[in-house]
Amino acid sequence: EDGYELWLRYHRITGKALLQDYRDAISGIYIPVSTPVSTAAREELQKALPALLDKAVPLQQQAQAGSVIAATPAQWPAINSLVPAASLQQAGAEGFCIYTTTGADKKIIITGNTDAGVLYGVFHFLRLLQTQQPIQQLSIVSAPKVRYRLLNHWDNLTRTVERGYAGMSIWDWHRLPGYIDRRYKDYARANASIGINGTVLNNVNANATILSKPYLEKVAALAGVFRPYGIRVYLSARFSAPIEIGGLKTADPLDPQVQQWWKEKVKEIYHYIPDFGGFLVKANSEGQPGPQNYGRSHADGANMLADALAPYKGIVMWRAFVYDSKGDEDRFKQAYDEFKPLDGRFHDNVVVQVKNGPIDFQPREPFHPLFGAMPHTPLMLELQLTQEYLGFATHLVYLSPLFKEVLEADTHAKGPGSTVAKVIDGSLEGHAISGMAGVSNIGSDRNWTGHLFGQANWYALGRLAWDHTLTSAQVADEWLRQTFTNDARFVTPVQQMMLASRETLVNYMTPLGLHHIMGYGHHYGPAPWYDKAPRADWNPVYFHRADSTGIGFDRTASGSNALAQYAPAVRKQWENMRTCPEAYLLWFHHVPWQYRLPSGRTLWEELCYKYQAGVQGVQQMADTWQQVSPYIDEERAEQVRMLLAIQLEEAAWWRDACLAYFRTFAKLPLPQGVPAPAHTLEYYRELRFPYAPH
Ligand code: BDP
Repeated sequence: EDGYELWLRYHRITGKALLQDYRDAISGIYIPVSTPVSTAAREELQKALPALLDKAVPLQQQAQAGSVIAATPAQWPAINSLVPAASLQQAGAEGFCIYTTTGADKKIIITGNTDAGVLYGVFHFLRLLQTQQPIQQLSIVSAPKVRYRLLNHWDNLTRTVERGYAGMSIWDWHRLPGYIDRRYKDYARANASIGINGTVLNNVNANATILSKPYLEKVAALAGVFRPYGIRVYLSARFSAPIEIGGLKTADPLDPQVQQWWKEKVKEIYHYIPDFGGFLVKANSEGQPGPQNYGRSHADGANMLADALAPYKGIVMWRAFVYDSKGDEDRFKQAYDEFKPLDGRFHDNVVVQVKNGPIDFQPREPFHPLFGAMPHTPLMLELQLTQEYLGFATHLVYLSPLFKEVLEADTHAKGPGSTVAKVIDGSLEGHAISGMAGVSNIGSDRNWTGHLFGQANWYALGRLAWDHTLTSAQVADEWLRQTFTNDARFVTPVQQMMLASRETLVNYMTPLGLHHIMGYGHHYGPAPWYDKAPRADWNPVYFHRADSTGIGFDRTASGSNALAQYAPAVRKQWENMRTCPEAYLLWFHHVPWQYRLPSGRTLWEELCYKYQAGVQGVQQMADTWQQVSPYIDEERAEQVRMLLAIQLEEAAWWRDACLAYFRTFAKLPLPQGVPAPAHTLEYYRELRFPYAPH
């Protein structure tokens, strides 16, 4: 039990009655064809069912009572009379239907319009068994709400992973294409089981070498492993590749030679990978090359690549995470300022990929103002699974509540109810392209994600991309049952613990709307005092602006006026200190230390209490874990216990360092119940972490 199996643990069903029910209901597996994808489905059923039921579950030559049938209607036409046509229609291209037939020779039918749909149905069916759901009268129809459900790996060709905390990259570039690590297939299984249908293999800070012939052969080998699992491969493209590997003098997107180079490159890619998905591009941001180097716009750059990909139905995911050009402007505003004017100028196969918030994957951000502001352009949501700003792979933090907070945020773009979810699933403006991506937290660690609970964030990304209406509680419940046990004595308290964990982390790191106050460069630990970075907006002091009068970034009309980028209804609520949600207060306001909050406490007191509540929250997590540990295996219990102990120390470090520092401005005493920092401010300031992973 080292976590390698992820949530695909197929252990004997506990509970005699239920096991008997399942055994009675399932006699064998019937899969009428053998396509690559249906073979993957068959293999999964053959692996899972005998293990879950602890009995032989043979492959059958024809359907009979108790068969689990996995096929499209075209592959087994009897489905047409057993599953309503309307359900199949609803399932669309990737969805599935799971039906139990009635009558004496009951069968379980898992179907969809495509092999991929059937495969997703198979995984869903197994999930039902793993989570001990009744299967007597199944009538399930499910279709994904967004079309591109991706992981973005920030993996380098050297196998280091940018902001990766779970070991080296799982892509063993050196030994590819000849050596196919077993992990690739297990990775594909895990992704398919949660509906992820694409993976960007390399870092957005891209190396052009990935586009060279030897690497394309390696990429093709991976694509070959992933294809039977409905997963397409994408690559991060370096904008200056025509210069670096093409020998051209320029990468100007309007230069015909450059355009031709990309056309030929794309043709070559499709020669190796006929179902290649497309490019992800970080351009003109943090030193990356881009069209602006040649006086061209993001649209010019994206469209040039899009035109090269269009004949093959590939897409360009052009990132809106940009903050290069105007160094003195509030960084919050730059993406909007650069992209909003380009709305409507992108070609049909371009989607702009927008981070959840305007700065950078902080523990809490208001939703990005571009959501709802570019009605003529499909926007996809980029979330970060790897915990760059959330305690690396050391802290237990379940991110579904963060994801849901963004998805449910109301942009008011077309009146109330214009949620970010509706923007990114395409329904608000009727876009054909829709997507959600998570920056991967996967590495070569035995348990994939470094922290066992990091697996839950990978899981949540997939499940929410499939269906953003699922609740965080549902997703946690499913994941816990599959990953650990169905024992309610474990599941209930741990689910509560997971649901509270994100707010706990916000409390001990960046309460009340503080943001970007972590260590410079590596981003490890607190450093609100840091002011030596070469760019103003890489410094924590730029973001919290603490002084003798108060703390927070005034982004109202009297400050940077970033709030003007939101729809009037949002702006109105947030520009007023009284109506601005406490969670975003210091994002938008410079608030006096003695300002009284609805709780009756002053801002200073509340800040102190929040930090303290954060530390107490971690203590509670550790206590809960102690109590529930007897219900699971020792190996994983111990791993998590040790990490929670580190998390507790680090939470106290965040509290103490931040309060010791902010106290120098507030000049107020710590309220009752908040302990004095363990060390002097100097002590915290002098801590150095030369080898912190980044
Ligand atoms: C920031 C990371 C940096 C990434 C960048 C990005 O610190 O390593 O390259 O985002 O998303 O969060 O491009």
